[in-house]
Amino acid sequence: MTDRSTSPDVAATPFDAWLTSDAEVADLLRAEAGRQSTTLQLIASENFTSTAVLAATGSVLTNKYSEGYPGRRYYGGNRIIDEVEELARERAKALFGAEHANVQPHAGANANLAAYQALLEPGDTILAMRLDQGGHLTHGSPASITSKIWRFVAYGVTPASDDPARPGEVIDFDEVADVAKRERPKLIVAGATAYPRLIEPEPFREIADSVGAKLMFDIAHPAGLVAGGAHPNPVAVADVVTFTTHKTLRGPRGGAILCRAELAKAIDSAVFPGLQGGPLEHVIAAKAVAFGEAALPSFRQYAAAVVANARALARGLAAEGFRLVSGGTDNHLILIDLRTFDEELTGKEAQEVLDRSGITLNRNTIPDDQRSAFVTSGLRLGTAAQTTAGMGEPEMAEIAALIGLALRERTDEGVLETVRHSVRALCDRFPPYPGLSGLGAGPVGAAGGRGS
Ligand code: DSN
Repeated sequence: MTDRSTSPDVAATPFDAWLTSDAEVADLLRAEAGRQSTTLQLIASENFTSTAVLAATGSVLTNKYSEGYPGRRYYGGNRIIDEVEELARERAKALFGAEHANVQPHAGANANLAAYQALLEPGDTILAMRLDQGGHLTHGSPASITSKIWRFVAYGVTPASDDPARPGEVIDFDEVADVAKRERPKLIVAGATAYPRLIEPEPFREIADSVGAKLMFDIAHPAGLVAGGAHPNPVAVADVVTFTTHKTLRGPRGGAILCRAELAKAIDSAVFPGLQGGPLEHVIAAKAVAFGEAALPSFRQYAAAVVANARALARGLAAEGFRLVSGGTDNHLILIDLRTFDEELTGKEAQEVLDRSGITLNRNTIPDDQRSAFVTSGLRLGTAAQTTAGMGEPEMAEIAALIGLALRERTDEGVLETVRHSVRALCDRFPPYPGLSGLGAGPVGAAGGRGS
């Protein structure tokens, strides 16, 4: 049974009253809304969408079958759906300056699978970042279907360094070039899920060109930073760009693909009918909303605030004695190496202690981790969600101090309870959905917030 004792009276959707027909589900949704608004959401791949995104996701568009693409559907009744999907495609193209957009992938993994399918034959070689160095499951992990269809070779990061002028644990472009020359991949994949630094697309392009490979850039994590002008846009440099819409981009859960016009047909066929059936048009409508929001000037402020907050959080964590992978961050995420803080403390235990303290984040492997992916020696944190809720640099300093205190005194339940109270007080000042809260609405606090 879910513990709802700490759940405030928070609505879970803009249509909350309509949930009364199913009290069990309604209770669970409200309990989750309560959890999200009373604890800190620091998972680097999560965010708080706008209520407009929530409303579109919960709309009647979920009723419609629309296999195919605008103007070429396999079902009737798609006149309005065509307009919805066309709007999403046009907004995605305008936002990123792309010639073509496919907004149907149900997730980032599907977007990557479709891109591989469009560009490659089974058995072809792909050069991508290893999962334990910061890559993604679909970048060739043995556990992923991708490694059963294509042959992956990998690059990683440079060794850790104590020299602040030349921080290690950054993408090893010498290795990228060497492996590319030796293995002659058909495709090079740039992009990561646990890499705290900015990734320039040009060095990847040069290496890809030197071996006649195509270049795919997976911007699942920094898509919102790219849209908001805080990170370089790889669209003009890469052959294909894949991304998710729910991380820094702050839209509904889902994926999307951008490419040049000459690849449009191959990409579209790879998504449908190659990989998926009917598109989720309610989610596509919500993607359109998110693309529209990300095109607003306030989103540029948001993207800059996410990075500024991550840097402030990194400074605070370093002051607490944590070693940060690569020495800091250029984006929305931070990777902590716990070993120097406390050799005995695993990522798994730290995640559980912080969960009990109201601080939600995930354990993560660090480069060359000696522990398994289930246990790990690291923690990954991100600032996208709490920046949306309006938190700024002073709150990041407070969060870093709370994390340090909870992990140092992790066997003292009294201290963890104190941390939990401080977290609750902090969250009460920055409700993610003030308009939906029964505890009293208020404007989103800082310039970095959603502002709506
Ligand atoms: N699971 C996502 C993340 O947390 O980064 C990547 O797919």
